[in-house]
Amino acid sequence: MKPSILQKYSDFLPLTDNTPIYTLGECDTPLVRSRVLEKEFGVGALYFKLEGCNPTGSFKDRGMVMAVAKAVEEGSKAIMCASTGNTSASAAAYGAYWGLMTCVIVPHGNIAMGKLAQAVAYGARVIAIDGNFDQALSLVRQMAEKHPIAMVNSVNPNRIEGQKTGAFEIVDALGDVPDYHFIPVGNAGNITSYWKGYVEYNNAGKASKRPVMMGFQAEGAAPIVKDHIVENPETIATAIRIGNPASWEKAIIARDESGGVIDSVTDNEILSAYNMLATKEGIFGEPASAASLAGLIKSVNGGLNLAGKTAVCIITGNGLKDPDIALKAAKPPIKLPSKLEAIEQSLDLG
Ligand code: AN7
Repeated sequence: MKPSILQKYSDFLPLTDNTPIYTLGECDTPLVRSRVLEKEFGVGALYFKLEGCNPTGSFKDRGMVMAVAKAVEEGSKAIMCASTGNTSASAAAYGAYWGLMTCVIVPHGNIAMGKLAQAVAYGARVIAIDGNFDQALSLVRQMAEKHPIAMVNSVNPNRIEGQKTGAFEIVDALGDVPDYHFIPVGNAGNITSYWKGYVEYNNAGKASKRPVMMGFQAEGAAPIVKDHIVENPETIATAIRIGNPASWEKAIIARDESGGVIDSVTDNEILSAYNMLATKEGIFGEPASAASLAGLIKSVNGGLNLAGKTAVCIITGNGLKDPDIALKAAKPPIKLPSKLEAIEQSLDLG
């Protein structure tokens, strides 16, 4: 049986004797070495951390297993979150496991179909508002203040605690920290968590140094890059369609303390990286996930030399979550009569 991450990294997590130890199979996700893109972009060693291999198909399960354990420990009967999709799928799963009333607020029309299907399937109460993620988050904050409901967005520090285990796993797998850590940035909880994890492991003597943190927002939803709130964020990568990130300050600390950058990538750059990942590496991440690779490509093209360096790109969510984009962004299937010659002809076998 797979051990619970709560047990594996118990020394680094806020556990008490009353914290339930359990698992839905999250964590211990693969760190896969690049075969093609590493050479193409001149990286010493390039790895992809496949967070889409978590039980609900995204990195959110790391923080959720911890946050829901604490909610249960504290006697909560209900949990609530705002979400661009993945947090809602994860909260719905962990809430279902514990029999909690789970309510998720999502932006109507701007959540990938797979994620909506998950939240509904796990039995959550799904509220789709006529507004964006930032408005949903504000509503959830008000609800949690007024009612005995545990908020499981990443403003809940237990989410950050669980999520930082991603950094521990990378160091455990590589034997030390990578030189560079590339990551998409939306609400900025994940970059905050990874930085916290790397710093804690370094302080505990489990890593010799800290990586340079390279965060990437979508150009139409890049408040940290622009240094102001974006009222109407827009991007094809709906997961990171966020104009006022909750962990804004902490992301800036991660950037500055690590000597890194938070930059933006265009939707075209995101889609190009998304296609490359799938067609050249056999890795199907969702569009927001590809912002990490798009960021690496932009950085290298802009002069960053990664020769002799180790870099990790976090692939935050599974491509299956957003089948609409997958079908739009790739070659459509070929429709043919059920005839051998027709197939031979179309494959142009020469
Ligand atoms: C695939 O689910 O914010 O910077 O509500 O789903 O920690 O927000 C999702 C974010 C990157 C950005 N990649 O991470 C939500 C939500 C994927 C994501 C991010 C998200 P953060």
